Amino acid sequence: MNPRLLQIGPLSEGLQARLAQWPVTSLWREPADHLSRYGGDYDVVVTSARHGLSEAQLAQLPRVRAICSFGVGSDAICVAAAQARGIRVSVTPDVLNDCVADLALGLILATARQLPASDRFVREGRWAAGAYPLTRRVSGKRLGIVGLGRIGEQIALRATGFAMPMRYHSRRPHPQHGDSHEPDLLALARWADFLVLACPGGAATHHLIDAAVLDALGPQGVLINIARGSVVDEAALVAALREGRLGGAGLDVFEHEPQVPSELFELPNVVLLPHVGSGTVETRQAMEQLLLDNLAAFLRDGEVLTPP
Ligand code: 8YV
Repeated sequence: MNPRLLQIGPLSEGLQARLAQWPVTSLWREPADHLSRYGGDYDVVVTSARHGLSEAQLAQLPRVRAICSFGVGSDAICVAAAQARGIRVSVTPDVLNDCVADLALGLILATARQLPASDRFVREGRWAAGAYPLTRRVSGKRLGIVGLGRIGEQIALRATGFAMPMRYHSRRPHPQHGDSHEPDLLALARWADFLVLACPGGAATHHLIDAAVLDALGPQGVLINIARGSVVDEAALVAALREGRLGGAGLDVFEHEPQVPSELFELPNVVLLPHVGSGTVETRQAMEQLLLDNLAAFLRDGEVLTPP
């Protein structure tokens, strides 16, 4: 099979070079009516967690049999509609667990100890005028995890190194974690010192973290988001931080990326990152390889290796 590939949005140069072994059309370079005119020409869609694929786009792709995505999140992809048509969907799980979990711990430390703000304090020459204000301890503090999937498990593992008691909120208990399951999200937020979001994005978790949860986490609590911006009511988060009702936030994802609420910029107890959870050389190479492995498996066997 010599498939015609439709690439939804830009990917790394390395991955695009390896995809070029097949005929690939870059949708973002085509006129707006391209799919309505030529959508029937394509066999496989290549996309990413960021670029996704909408139901409207899929409806214009009658011949597509596989969607191969770069990234583990599938909330921007119309997975149910695709699978209802027997279309195979692949994502790139597991290979990014370590780097995303590492970043979650990095955000916990950076936010509690105000590392970016204290770095700026030194660079701006303000140390001569006095010591940096005291910040908050991490070791031994209580860790709440929302979503104990493959990434959440790695976050929990890393937290044992900081002697952090852990409880989690997820759709169902995980027997290997004994009685650490908290079915009540508000109760978890009241208990936790750090509440780390590691759940999928999408309709089921949209604004799961609302003003009530943020108030339960409280003025000594810290929210860490390495999941999806959509999981948090961002306006409520900004209000809670600016009014001192939340102790801090470490954010790698936002509701309307790359827009980030500028009201957060001057807050020393807030750390803002540009969605870099999987953004290491090693992990992105592994993700690229896994996408290509999925594509090759589909072309060989008609099945993908790592569905969502
Ligand atoms: C993506 C991510 O890889 O994997 C995900 O779901 O959010 C990131 O790691 C990145 O956004 C590229 O789409």
